[in-house]
Amino acid sequence: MTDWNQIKNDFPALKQKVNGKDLIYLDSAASALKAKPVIDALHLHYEKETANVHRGVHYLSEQGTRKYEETRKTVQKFINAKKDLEVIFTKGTTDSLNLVAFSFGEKFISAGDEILISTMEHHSNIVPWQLMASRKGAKVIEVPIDDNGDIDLNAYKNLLNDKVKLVSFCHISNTLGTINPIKEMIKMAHEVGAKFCVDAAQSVPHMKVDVQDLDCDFLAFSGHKIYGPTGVGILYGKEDLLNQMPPYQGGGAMIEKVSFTETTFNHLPEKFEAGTPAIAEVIALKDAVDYIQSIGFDEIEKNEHELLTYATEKLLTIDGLRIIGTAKHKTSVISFVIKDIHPHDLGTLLDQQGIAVRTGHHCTQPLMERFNVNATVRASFSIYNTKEDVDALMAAIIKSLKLL
Ligand code: 7TS
Repeated sequence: MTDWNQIKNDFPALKQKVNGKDLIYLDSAASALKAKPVIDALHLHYEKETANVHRGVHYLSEQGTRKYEETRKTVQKFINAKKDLEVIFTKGTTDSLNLVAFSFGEKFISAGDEILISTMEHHSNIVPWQLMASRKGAKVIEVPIDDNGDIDLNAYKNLLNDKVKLVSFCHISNTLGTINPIKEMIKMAHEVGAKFCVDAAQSVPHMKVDVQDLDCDFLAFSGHKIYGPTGVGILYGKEDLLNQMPPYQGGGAMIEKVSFTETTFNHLPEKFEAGTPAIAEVIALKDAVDYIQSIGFDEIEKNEHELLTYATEKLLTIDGLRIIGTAKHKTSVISFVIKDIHPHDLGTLLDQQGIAVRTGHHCTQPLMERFNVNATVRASFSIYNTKEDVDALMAAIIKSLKLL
């Protein structure tokens, strides 16, 4: 049994006061706090172990390269990729999705082709496809969702046809918390010959993600949402597909030989890792993955589910509160509005009481339009949150409502 109060001790940020109050951090869907082993690994690298990777023969460079590649192997096991070369280090989910949009687009998309995405996508899983579609004369088509925030699977089925070359969906919506049935959706896409890209930015922190079980073609996530560093993310891709795709960026590490008559490219994974990478951050990402695995997803899911149920029940007792996102399968994210109170006003008052929530459109403007709101307040719960945090949120909302 995990002692969840004890977990708080692993996050130094929680030991501070904000606006004179103990910090209660309910914004992990935007960026999770950093676990102590991650901070220590970053510190060690910058203090003693700085060197570039894949190029030196000296001690520090070789040590750095070894550690950098150890993270790749750790991530490979974490997501159950067949080979470590299918794990590409990027800057984050956005960068990973842009890589696929550019590189897959260059090779496999032609005029008239279709790309399916849903209403609930983060802008990072909309705009790269729009850019690619306008370059290629292809079409981005929206798969609708219902009033609870579930994908309309019938509409999805009807939209799938042999012109669809790629489907890109979030595994979990950052605004609604909906957990999409992506395994089933991937199977359906493959039946018409389309490839499937999973935006796993919000699922990897909360549940076991197994790329072979899902049979996805690509999967993207960020280090900073799994208690790890910013500036590093992962793109998983099936080896055969990545091998067929052209490089995304040119520069050091991704080349085999450069001349003015012909330049040739490195093999996977370096082909997609141009330039000096975020070395310290990649190395410390291993500590983040090890940390999560030391708790285990069975425990994480159980705790977060309890928090979600508890918080949902409590919040619904507030007069005029409307939860946006009421899917049956949800993770611990609650977006809400209260009557005509502006979410920013409520967010500011909560902040004054030491409670960090996100307010705004959460980079999901089409979704805001679908639910006919401009913005919501979003509380996202994580491994370091407890029922006492929910109680504090409730008390702070009630106090704020009296002021508004
Ligand atoms: N996809 C989803 C589903 C996300 O939630 C986010 C970030 C991204 C992509 C982009 O990730 P990045 O690491 O490249 O920025 N989501 C949020 C959020 O909900 N609030 O701030 C960032």
